[in-house]
Amino acid sequence: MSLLADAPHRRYNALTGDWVIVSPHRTKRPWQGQVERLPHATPPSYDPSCYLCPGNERAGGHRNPAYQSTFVFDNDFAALLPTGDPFALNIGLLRARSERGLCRVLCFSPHHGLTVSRMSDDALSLVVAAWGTQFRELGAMDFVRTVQIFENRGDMMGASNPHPHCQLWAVESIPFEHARELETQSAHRAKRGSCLLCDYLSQELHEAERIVCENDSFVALVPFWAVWPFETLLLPRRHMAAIDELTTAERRDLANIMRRLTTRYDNLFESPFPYSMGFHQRPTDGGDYPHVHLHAHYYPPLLRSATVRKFMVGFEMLGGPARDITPESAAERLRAAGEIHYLDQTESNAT
Ligand code: H2U
Ligand code: ZN
Repeated sequence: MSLLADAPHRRYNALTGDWVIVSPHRTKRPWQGQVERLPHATPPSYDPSCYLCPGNERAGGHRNPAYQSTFVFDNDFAALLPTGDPFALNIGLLRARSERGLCRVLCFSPHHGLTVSRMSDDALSLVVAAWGTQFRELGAMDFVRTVQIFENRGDMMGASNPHPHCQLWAVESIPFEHARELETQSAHRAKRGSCLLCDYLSQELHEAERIVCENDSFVALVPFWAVWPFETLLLPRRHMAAIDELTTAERRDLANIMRRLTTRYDNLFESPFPYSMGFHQRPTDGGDYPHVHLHAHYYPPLLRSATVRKFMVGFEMLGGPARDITPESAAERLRAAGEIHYLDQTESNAT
């Protein structure tokens, strides 16, 4: 595939139906634009002013319990509400629909200064188990069709607080990004009789060029169609539609691969690596979704260093996405980044 390493081209995203322009020859251009501020030093393990730390007060006077592992609560500033009468407005081309929802926040750990990359597999397994419980509980609510679990990490991605946490939005509709992926997965199954992501994973494992790391149950890879410079896709080897289907061993393997992948991210520029990540899984509207394959997307904004991010502007806003470094070279750099966290490296194993 040397053509893809040198010549400008576009690639098809089999999961969304989009195309992305790839310009491998363009990475040599100089950079004189914005330089992002470096993140703060590692935060303390307890911050008396943090609204997520155990025992502290949140907005509206709620007090967090002295939790020991994970802690979930209803978002005090929820974007959507579970109550309200349904309505629909159609005024010519202007259409609107009511949207109910329930938003929660899940703290991963009582330790304020930790990140996924610095948590133990045991502790992260509890986070994965909580995701399964939350998916089931929120999905069982009669109006909820989609449960979106996502983590914003780092100031650059708009995280409001360094305390390790994620958000859960249970919503009445099937959001656009989900809908497109449901459609491609359904069409693939109708045409080929197999699962799109099972087929994709076996092709990637065969080619091995874009694999970052793997364990018994999961594979992390830079997708052929990645848009963000170091975007990755996390796939279970076994076909399953949702996170509550994981066995105990698979929950631990998910914890393990998330820790290892985020360690590689942190090691890349020897700084806490910002990203938005989240899971795509089956809708919870009671329908049959044999074509849906659980997966997580990681979308990190960084391009060249801890301070130079990729901007989705110009052609990308008005035309479509584009990237410079190839997904293959991004995978190679993530493989080379290693799995001993840079903060744990002593001089002898840092070389
Ligand atoms: P983010 O860091 O991804 O923004 O998530 C933190 C969430 O915590 C955010 O959605 C909520 C915010 O609404 N929050 C509370 O629910 N209570 C608070 O006291 C402060 C922040
Ligand atoms: Zn905290």
